Amino acid sequence: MNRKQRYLASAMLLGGVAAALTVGTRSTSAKVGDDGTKSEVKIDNFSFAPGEITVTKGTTVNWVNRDDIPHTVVSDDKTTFKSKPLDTDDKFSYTFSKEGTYTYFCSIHPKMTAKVVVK
Ligand SMILES: [Cu+2]
Repeated sequence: MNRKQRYLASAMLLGGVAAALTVGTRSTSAKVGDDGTKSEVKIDNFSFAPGEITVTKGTTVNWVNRDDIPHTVVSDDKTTFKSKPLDTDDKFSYTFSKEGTYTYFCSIHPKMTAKVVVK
């Protein structure tokens, strides 16, 4: 390759990296769903973070397990929502269509509790 070809090749490579970064940013910052809102709760170090969130009716809450051991997301009544055991980086989501306070816990580690307030 001559100098000009090498320059073009590296410019194309950089363009590809920039495009990949743009796509990545777009997908991770997608907070707004069809109904207007999405919210994320992380599970890490044996706790839900944030431990309490307030969302509007119709919001889909996504839980993602960032811990290296399995956890579950189970509503206190054990029927409103109940995830399977989530491995590392597994996700669970639930759309809250009614107002109220939803306390939940991890059925594997029942001391892990948190809540979602829907207004
Ligand atoms: Cu757990």
